[in-house]
Amino acid sequence: RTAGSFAAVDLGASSGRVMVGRVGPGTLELTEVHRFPNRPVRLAEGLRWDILALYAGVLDGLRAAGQIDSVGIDSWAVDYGLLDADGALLGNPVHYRDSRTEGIAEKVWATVPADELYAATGLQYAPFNTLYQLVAARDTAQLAAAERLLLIPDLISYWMTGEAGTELTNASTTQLIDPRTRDWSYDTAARLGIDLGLFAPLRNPGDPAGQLLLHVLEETGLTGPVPVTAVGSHDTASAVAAVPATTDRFAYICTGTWSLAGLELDAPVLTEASRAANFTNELGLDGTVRYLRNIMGLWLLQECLRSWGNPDLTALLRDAAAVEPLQAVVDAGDAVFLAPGRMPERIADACRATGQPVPATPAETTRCILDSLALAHRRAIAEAQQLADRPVDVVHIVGGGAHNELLCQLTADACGLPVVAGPAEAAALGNVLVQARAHGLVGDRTAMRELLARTQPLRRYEPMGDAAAWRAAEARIAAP
Ligand code: ADP
Ligand code: LRH
Repeated sequence: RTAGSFAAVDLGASSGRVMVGRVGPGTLELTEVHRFPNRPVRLAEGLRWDILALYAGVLDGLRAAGQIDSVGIDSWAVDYGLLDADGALLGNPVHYRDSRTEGIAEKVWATVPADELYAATGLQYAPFNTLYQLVAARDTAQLAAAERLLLIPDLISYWMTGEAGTELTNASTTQLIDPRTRDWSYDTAARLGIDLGLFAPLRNPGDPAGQLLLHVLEETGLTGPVPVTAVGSHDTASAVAAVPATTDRFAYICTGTWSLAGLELDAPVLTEASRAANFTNELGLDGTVRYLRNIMGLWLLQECLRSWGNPDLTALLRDAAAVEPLQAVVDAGDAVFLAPGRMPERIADACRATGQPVPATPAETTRCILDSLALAHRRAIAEAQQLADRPVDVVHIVGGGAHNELLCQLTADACGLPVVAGPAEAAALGNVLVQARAHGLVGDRTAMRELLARTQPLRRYEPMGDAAAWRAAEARIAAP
């Protein structure tokens, strides 16, 4: 066997897609066969994922994919579905932007202080980490009835194969994994009364994860057996695997709904300085650590677009490019922007509170968002290098934001480093390559990256402009 076709199911917070990757000797081609919106639904009880609509989109995609050698599934992190003793789903999975985790961290820290939690799990503080979600759910009827907890990609995989597992890269976002042992943090779970028995056994990217069930083959028109292969099921793990780096001295920014900015390391950084800077140590392929910071990302723009009635993005970005730079910036790491709704107003409020001009038009607000993201990228990449003692020469931008030329150029300018942009569908490519590797068609991570660098269209941005202007902008939003 020298070639194969692999379906990558990639569920992002803003859209789901099924892509087919064809991998042959020295070749890698990715085709989008189906894309569908991911629209969360607000109910009286809170914000929920429409998981059956997503699963229906996945089946439509597999039908459009044609005969394939394997399927891999990745999605956004931290969220999960609960199954009852019969294996039936108990309600719609709760969205990580739901308000149920407000005030939960303080409760958790009263039992396990924040510094002990960081030492044990290496995870950033984010209110939506699965650990806080499970503590928030503690006295609910749903959790009481649950026999099994499956993270979103593992849930989709379970529906397709009938086999339950917990893929490690995504498990590392629960805050229940020890990044040194790459196993559960049994002590953390015990102290917080979290039942690790809810989780299915851990599996690694590349492990076999079952075969499509008969009714799934019928639904999709595929001829069995079709195996499912575990991939880096955290979308960011798959995206980092597909950074087309040609040197070890690189930083990456995965830009989609979030910007995830940082480094690939061999070991976690668990220092107090790292905790104070809120860097996370999530797990990647082959024993690597994704040392990064979460930045609000293009969510800020997505939410503004929604409130403006979804105007044309290309025209808006063209207008934003003509707006005077760095007039007003906000802290794009600030959790005040986490919840949905009223985004232009919340951005205006933040500018006002820091004594800056308030953006008045959609173009000005968009420029404020992109300047602010570039500034947050600059800070994250500078601090990651310092905290991990790992200097870099280049920044790779992957994910949907690689399409945004203004954002890529501003990021190069702010970081004072060249930016290599692309591939935009890095998560799907990382997903495909891990399957191809499990089927013996590509070599190690370096070989995967060489293949990407050779086959994928990339664009390079050289840093330009005035470094002092970025420093001054940073000072305007620095905490007093
Ligand atoms: P997620 O996986 O979180 O759903 P994506 O990686 O698909 O996110 O990125 C989506 C974002 O990418 C959009 O919100 C948009 O800002 C940006 N994007 C996608 N296509 C383009 C484009 N052609 N021009 C500019 N920005 C784009
Ligand atoms: C990006 C992402 C990110 C997580 C967030 C919940 O899609 O997986 O890495 O922090 O969603």
